[in-house]
Amino acid sequence: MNKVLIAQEVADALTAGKSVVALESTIITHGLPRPKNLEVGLEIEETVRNKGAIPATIAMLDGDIHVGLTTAAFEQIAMREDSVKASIRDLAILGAKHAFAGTTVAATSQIAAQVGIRVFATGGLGGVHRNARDNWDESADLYALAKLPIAIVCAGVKSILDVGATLERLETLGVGVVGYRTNSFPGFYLTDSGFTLEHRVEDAQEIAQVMRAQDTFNTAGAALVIANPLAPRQAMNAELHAKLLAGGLAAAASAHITGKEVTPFLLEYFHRESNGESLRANIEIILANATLASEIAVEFASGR
Ligand code: PSU
Ligand code: MN
Repeated sequence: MNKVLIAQEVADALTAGKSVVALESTIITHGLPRPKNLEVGLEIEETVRNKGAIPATIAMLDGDIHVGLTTAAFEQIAMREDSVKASIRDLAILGAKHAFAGTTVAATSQIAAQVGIRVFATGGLGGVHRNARDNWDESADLYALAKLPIAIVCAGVKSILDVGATLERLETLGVGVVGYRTNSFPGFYLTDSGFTLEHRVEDAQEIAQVMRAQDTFNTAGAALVIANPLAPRQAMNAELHAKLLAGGLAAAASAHITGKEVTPFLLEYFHRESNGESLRANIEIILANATLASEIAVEFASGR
């Protein structure tokens, strides 16, 4: 029998109504290179703890879903060559195969919602791919966010995507989007994607208030996206970014990369070709998002 195993400290925090922050693990298995991934994964958890919340990294080990990982479990998921990428549809199939897997934003949101975790920190959401008109490549993250009560902090959507189309889909799907201290939708590695947001929020307290209003108005059937941009001095150089993007998309096309391999391929291309510049930005993004998510979780828990 497959299980969903909740770490004791996470279970205790949930029972006591304390703040918990869900964290995804595809960024560890497929977003960051080994062994940096392990170091960063543990640093993300420490960031959450330092802000007074309990981290719950979610992953699959030997077919069981773990909500909150021991250091040994973290090491396995980060270092095993056979760790796969699991979206929602993969969970049961991989469970039956006793697989080891990192969970995407979609799969992590699904599990977090199931166990009662409301706040989630990630790097960048999946969304509509640039050539989606031809290949229909649209991340399952969008559909998950359309039906799950999750407040997710991100630096926008990955800059490899069609940002405008993704924002349109989020609107259609009823997913709220707010900019954290900005009206410019962030561009993941870039501070500004060039797309404007209608709504901005100023602090964690205001975001917690939005979440409570979602509950009151019964609109928390869909997620709330909190877009938290990198500070301009932390962002990637825009010209370098444009060059890598063009090169990465061309490389993916000529290597016939499709489906769930597209995102890991492009992220890896960026990290390699930028000599670690995109990796640095990626790490700063996730740590900043973990910090803000923790502040939100603490505010939300305090007001109940
Ligand atoms: N953002 C990152 N690194 C990642 C991802 C997002 O900075 O590794 C992962 C997330 O887990 C996201 C997934 O859910 O990529 C989307 O994959 P796809 O485009 O195949 O749906
Ligand atoms: Mn896809």
